[in-house]
Amino acid sequence: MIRVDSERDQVNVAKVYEAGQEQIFEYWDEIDADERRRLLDQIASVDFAEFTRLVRLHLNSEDSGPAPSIGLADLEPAVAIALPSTPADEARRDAAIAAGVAALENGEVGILLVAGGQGTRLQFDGPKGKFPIGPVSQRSLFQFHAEKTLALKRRFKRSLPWFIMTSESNHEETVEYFQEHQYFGLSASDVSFRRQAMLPIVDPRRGKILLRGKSDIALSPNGHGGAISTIRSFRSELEKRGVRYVFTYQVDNPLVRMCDPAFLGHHILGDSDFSSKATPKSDPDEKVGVFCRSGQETKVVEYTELSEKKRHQRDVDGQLSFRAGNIAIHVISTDFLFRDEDGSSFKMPYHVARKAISYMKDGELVESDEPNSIRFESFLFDVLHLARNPVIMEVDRTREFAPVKNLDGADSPATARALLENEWARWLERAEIAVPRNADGTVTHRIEISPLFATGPEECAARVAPNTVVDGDLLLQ
Ligand code: UD2
Repeated sequence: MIRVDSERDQVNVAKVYEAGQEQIFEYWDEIDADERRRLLDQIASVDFAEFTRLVRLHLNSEDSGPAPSIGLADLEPAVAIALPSTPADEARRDAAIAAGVAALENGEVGILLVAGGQGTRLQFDGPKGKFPIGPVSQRSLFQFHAEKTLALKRRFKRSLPWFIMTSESNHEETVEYFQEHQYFGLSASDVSFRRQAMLPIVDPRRGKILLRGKSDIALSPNGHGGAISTIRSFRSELEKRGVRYVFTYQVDNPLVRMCDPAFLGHHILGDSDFSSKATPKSDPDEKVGVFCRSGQETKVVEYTELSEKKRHQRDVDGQLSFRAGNIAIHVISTDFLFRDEDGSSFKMPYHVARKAISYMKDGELVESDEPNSIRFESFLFDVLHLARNPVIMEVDRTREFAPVKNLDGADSPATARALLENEWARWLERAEIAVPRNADGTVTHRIEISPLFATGPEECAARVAPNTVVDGDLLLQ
């Protein structure tokens, strides 16, 4: 066993040997004191008991899918609140909006931004939230989110606590970015950052932890399911502020309707623990998880897990039966989050992801384009089956979901900007401002509306000058 001085380090090193992971000390004799310290600190951050359990559970299985508890045989489509189409629907929606507005006015709402992921597919160096997405101003994703939060604060005259889940790899840069920009006008005391937990990345054959460098364990964030323990860790602040509902969303969706009162209201009036927005899948093979029911439980079933027959099954009106696609926008009740003291009921299942990484072998960094490692990730929606009365609310995908996932092609900055511009163009058109469009419906000129100018068509109509002419780039802020 390698020799270390402090008792704390000795205990941690012993855990590494106990877990059969002593290969991480392969270069111990070659690294200097600082590098040793770094390695020991990384080791201290790993929950080896949990990690060893995961390796044992998953390693000999090709299954990268659902938690063992999920039965797929008796699946039915989950029932979602449809987009309003009758006066009764409209009345229900108005009641929901009133309940949501009341919760915002009473300061009962907090916001959790899930921003711990690594954004590898976008090939962007740095926290994904810094990605410039504004079509005219190059505003970042973070700035859009911050300005939406500030707009809500101004509208409801309540401070709105904003919790940002980061991870080890992007925490410092994220915090610095907000500091440099004076929190985009928010009070620093309303914005809190917390790192999610990390887990080691292992080789798929032997389950041994890989090294990215001689003193650097390959670690990855433990999935967006880490959001549950992250938000639980803010318990005293949530209680102090009287927050009862946490609106949760992902960093890569600039079209999110922050704290949408209708959604909050449906959650509240439905006496729900955990609610979700869903967009109807139009294509059976769209790669998105779908809300389903199995017995009394609601769950998200990944597209890879849904049978061919169920993916193509249609209702009498021709719509896909299993269509409620998950866009990762939720409201979670704090009563649900804290229903047990130690959070033991939220022990989340882990899923296995296979990815390509560069790792140390025989003193050299080995590169690979093929998946050569496995990592463990928990998913936020895996708590859904524990929730009472989960509400699922259908929304128009083109108006609320513009994911920035890939560098180009589908779900890229280009598609997200087109969706944003289309939404802003609708607002302007509602205010009777002509917006020139191309034959395919896209706008001819770049358009951008800051959330501080307007967060919806009514605010836009109230503020935009009636003689506005869109004959070049338009930035309203
Ligand atoms: C997820 C959902 C998908 C759909 C989509 C919406 C899964 C398996 N799929 O797809 O059904 O809802 O999102 O955008 O969840 N993140 C963390 N920590 C982590 C991992 C991710 O904070 O350890 C964040 C990440 O910063 C991003 C979000 O979670 O904001 C989504 O991560 P992703 O892009 O890896 O999710 P994706 O596209 O697989």
